[in-house]
Amino acid sequence: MNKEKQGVLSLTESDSKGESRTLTASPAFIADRALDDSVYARATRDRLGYWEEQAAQLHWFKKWDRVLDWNPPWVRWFDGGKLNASYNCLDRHLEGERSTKPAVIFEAENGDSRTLTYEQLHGEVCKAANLLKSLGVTKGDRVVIFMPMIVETVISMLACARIGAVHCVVFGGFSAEALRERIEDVEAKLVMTTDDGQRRGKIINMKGIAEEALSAGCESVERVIVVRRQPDKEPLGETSNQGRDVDYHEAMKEMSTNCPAEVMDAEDMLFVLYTSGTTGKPKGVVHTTGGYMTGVATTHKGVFDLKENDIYWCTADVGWITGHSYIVYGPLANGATVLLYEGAPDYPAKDRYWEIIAKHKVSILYTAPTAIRTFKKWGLSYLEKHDLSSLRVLGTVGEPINPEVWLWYYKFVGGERCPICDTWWQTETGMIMLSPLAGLSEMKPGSCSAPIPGVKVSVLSRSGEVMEWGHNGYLTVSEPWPAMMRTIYGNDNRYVKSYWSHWPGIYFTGDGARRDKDGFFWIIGRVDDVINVSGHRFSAMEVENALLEHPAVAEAACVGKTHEVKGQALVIFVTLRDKNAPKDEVISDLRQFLVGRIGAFARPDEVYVTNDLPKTRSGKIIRRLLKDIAEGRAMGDTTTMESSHVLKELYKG
Ligand code: 7RM
Repeated sequence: MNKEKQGVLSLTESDSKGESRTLTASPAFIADRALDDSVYARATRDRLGYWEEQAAQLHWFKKWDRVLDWNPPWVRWFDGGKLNASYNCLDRHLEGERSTKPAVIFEAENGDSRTLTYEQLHGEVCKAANLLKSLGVTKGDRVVIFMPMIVETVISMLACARIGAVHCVVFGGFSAEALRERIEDVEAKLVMTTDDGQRRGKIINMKGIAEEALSAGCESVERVIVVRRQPDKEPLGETSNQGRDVDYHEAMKEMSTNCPAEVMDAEDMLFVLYTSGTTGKPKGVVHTTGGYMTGVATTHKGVFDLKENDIYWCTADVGWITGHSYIVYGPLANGATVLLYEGAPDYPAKDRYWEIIAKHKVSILYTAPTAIRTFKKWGLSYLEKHDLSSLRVLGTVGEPINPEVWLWYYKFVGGERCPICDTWWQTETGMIMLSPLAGLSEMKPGSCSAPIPGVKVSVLSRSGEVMEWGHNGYLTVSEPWPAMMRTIYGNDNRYVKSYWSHWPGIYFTGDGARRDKDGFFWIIGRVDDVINVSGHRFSAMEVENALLEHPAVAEAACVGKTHEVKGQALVIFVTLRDKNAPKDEVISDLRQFLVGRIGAFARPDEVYVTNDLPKTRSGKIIRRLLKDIAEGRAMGDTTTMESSHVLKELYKG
């Protein structure tokens, strides 16, 4: 048996279909592009010098003493340097024309929009920073932000950064339980939330979810700031906790628009963002200031070929890393105009995205394969109603994009004139790592191309040899990069074990990949027990642990199944404590239970109830076999299995 096929990591050999198709940008695009090919040579010749040049584009209160201090896996970038992320996103744009340039254009689901110039955004951020200070938040304190896609979320993040507080944004779709776990792990002093979130015309009571989380523990939390969605109408009710809750709008009236930015060390923590790993407990990924800001500003500009007049729209939620790096910090550091949309792609109708692009003349669109697959399924009539000619560059992120879907995006959204940047990266990498640079590199539909300048990745075998082209291996990063995570919050050991214990001094991404003969990279997907549903990361164990808390469940297993639109869908297998329990009822109860325990996006597509689960002789559930069942494949090797009969009697709901 091939070594690569053992254990949790199972990889299949390449088929080279479709790997030879290449496309280039139009001569007009190329002529207008800011960078040329020499950027790759420049970065290769002197990688650290290249990153120093990039860092120098930011504003530093004091220049760094040393570019890199690398003591694997511990790293310091731009050590001795002093800067502030919020200053870089705001203050330095205030001189000259950028001060009146739109920084954020907010588009609500109902079509209302609101624009804040850099000057206005600066004023709001200063006020919010003063508000945080007035409530006792100081440098190093953690603030959890549980808010939807509204301007105040961006303001809150930048306000934290301004005073050196560490923000921890929790995606608005999480349940009270998931929120509590994160508040407690990060030991937040203050929580920011809103009374309502809006989705498909419905109001989601976020304050209620926050309240539920807070009442279940969260001892560290002293104050709660509540942003009201209709500040003119509903004052913070009598029901709110008077000593603890603060009405954002009322309090902001008293605050000054002057708040000097705290001088931060390059290695001071900027934020913590939770992501799923292979165990049940989410990981608090720690990002610091100097390297992160350098990485996201450089890649946002370089990958998308950002121009001064671009209207840039990234459809990710601010609660995920894509929102942090490519809605907030990268674009604002570059003085870009960012569109922020709170709402669904099909509300009020399925042409909502195209309507927004035409309305605001969006020129760069950065979205996810799952969205593109959905649009493709809905059909062309929705696109054809709108003028998409403002689009110049397209991006995708979150999961592999199939070549057909790539070509559809290229042809029908981009009108065959827009380069597509298939950007591979992670919460942990902080910044884009592999992608074509728009218009510079050749593109192959379905491939994320190659590492960006200044980044070194390799595809390795289990024993650490570089794989030959065409052969699958493990995607690794072989040199430190500026925006890399620094540790897992409060858990250095887990950081070392998860990412640095496979090959000495080399970062393991958890993804499988191969290089083709032209040097293009093809991502196969996760090789661990991380499941990717519509670009949302789950750990199989996280879902299983949640299920085990349900009184009816004896054992549980969770796998991902290939899904036409979502990339993967959740499939769960359970055995029940009471074998005679009414299965249909239990199944619908379990679906609801997972939504309450994790969030609406964790609703499983399929639930199987069985009398037994396949296990190894040592009693470990064999997810690989369950995956075969979920995928409808013939069963794999069952020789290590204790009870092969179990798979024949599955009850599916
Ligand atoms: C940015 C983000 C990271 C995981 C990663 C991959 C998968 C992301 C691509 C991709 C193929 C891509 N952060 N992934 N981008 N796979 N092509 N362009 O998504 O931390 O939430 O997820 O997502 O498996 O390891 S994340």
